[in-house]
Amino acid sequence: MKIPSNILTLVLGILITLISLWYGQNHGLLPVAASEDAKEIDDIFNIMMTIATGLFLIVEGVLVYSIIKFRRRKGDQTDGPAVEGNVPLEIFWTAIPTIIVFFLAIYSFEIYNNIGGLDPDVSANSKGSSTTQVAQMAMAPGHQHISLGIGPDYAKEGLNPLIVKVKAIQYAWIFTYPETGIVSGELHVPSGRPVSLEMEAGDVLHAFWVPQLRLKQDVIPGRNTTLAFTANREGQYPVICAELCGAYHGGMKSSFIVHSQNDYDKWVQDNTIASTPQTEPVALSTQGMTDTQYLAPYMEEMGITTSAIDHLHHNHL
Ligand SMILES: [Cu+2]
Repeated sequence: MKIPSNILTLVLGILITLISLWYGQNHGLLPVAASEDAKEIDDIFNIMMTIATGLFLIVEGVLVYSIIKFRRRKGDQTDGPAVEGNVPLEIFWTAIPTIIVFFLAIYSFEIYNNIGGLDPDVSANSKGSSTTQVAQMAMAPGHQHISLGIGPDYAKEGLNPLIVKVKAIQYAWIFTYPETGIVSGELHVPSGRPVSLEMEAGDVLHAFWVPQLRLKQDVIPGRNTTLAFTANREGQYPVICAELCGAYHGGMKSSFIVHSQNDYDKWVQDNTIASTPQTEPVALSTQGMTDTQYLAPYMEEMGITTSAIDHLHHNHL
């Protein structure tokens, strides 16, 4: 019995569609999502994966089928048939990719807009027209007030974002918390609270990237950039420099830690003591100082009293 080819095509089409739809949701290629916006990025990635899987199966399927079906048989010395072309077929396979590309372009533009990619943050003049921004830029190149960024302007939305100043240098990330005065080599945030990163580069181009946030933003010398997000999944994730910035670029890594509010408060408390600015100058002559004098600034930070140290000394002597 011979199955009619249009029924075969239909069955194959359904099969390819089902496999593509399944793989588009189950490719397992993305890391866990730790922010609210990540879902939108994942949605478009999954759609692209679905389309790509379908195209792959069709193109490779036809290729493999043809290699076997139309292979040269033993003793066959004839030329293949002269195929001149097929106008309807060519229109068909030009139109479909065109529609796909237009759809993806519009869809990705929409998502980029949704996550605040088209909202340059101009805090000096709220959101001015682009001409105002250019004028301001000309007046004050690299000034604090002009920054390019991704993410909502939480402050303008009346929310109280956790502001973290991010400084990228060869080859480290320095996170400063104006709210608490903490300076840290790791980025700690509470889950559920909007975060605004205000980023600057100390030397060359860097890029702040946390794959689990699905966000990446260039850090540019002389030009501030911002990145705003709300992390909603507790855990420890990598911060990666995603812009080749020098010989040790590969080592420019840190950690992004999303805490529960309680754990975050505890972290703040632990680190507020440790990073209290010292009253003593950083470089001081230690000549002629007793151990107790030398240790005084450290003791103060650590909450150790002079009598405790004296007690220690007397016990040792
Ligand atoms: Cu870097």
